[in-house]
Amino acid sequence: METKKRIFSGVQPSGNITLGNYLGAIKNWVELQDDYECLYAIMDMHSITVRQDPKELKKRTLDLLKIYLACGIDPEKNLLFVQSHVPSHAQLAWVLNCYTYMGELSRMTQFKDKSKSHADNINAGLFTYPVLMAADILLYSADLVPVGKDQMQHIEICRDIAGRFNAIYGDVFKIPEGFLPKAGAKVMSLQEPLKKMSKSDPNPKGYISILDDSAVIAKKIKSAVTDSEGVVEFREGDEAKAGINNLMTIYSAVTGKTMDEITKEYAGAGYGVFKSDTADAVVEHIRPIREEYDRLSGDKAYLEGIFRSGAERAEKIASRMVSKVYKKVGFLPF
Ligand code: ATP
Ligand code: LTN
Repeated sequence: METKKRIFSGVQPSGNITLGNYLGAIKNWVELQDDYECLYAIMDMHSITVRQDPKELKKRTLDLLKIYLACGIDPEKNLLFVQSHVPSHAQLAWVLNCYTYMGELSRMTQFKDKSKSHADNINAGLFTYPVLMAADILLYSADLVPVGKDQMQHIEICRDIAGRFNAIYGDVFKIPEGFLPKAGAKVMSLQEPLKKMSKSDPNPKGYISILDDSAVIAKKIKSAVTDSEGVVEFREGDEAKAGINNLMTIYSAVTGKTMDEITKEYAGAGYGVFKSDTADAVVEHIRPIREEYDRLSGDKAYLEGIFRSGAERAEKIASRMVSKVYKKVGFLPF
């Protein structure tokens, strides 16, 4: 029997999961789950690189598990777990820290952006964030890592670290590939369409949370910033069209229509109709997720069963890799 290739990915429980997180990552995970052996984790250790309220963090971690399930990730087929429940992640991250250069970490766009937005807390964890992410991926010898475009630089550094380690110690790590969705790899803010849609945006009008109710979603899309040209046409790289490009990307991702089809459909129609149809399409796409999320809300024992067994199974795979790495670097076995 042919063994399936492996996938690893995760999202941080650092805020309301946005349409960007969904279209850039989680929707793809759902589509890949039949063809790959998948591990999808909740990256709580990454989330504390920015200050979190402990009560909120605990609640959001469980909420994110519910979101994974509500989006259609099958806990029978996939291994779902919480990063901090599997000690191997921190163990491998320490070793990899010693094979990663300050210079390469200081080139990371996310570090530079977050150092600006959290200038009062530029901690060492924020700096070495990509090393922990490399450990997440390399522990499981993942072939593929489905993420949004903003994370591709972190996949590149992961490949570099793995290649460097392998060059010294032999074939220890599998070199992973990043994997982007066809539409929605970078969803932009609805209010500032030159910035990515982010769950930590202080202005909630900029993002759509996948748990926003229908009226709120429609309102946010209808008040999205566009331009005064009134032509529904996708023009890659044209900053003046960034707002409409973004809405077309969203519409395409939730309906499966191509940009050409959308342009034809709305020729001469103006933005009002297009925005209203986009709002309807997003609402209809998200409705079943919201319903399933509400249904799962009371079922604590079920959720606990999933993350407990997920952590046990993940640690079994991951601890083998940690042992192998410890041996390679020369730690005394016990
Ligand atoms: P934060 O704002 O707290 O840094 P985030 O919204 O960027 O968080 P992450 O948890 O860092 O979310 O990302 C989870 C996944 O969602 C990653 O694969 C990331 O690439 C993807 N993602 C995040 N924002 C977008 C976006 N605007 N468009 C497409 N994909 C996105
Ligand atoms: N850094 C990622 C979350 C993340 C991740 C990972 C994604 C942490 N570890 C491993 C894929 C694989 C982000 O989305 N900000």
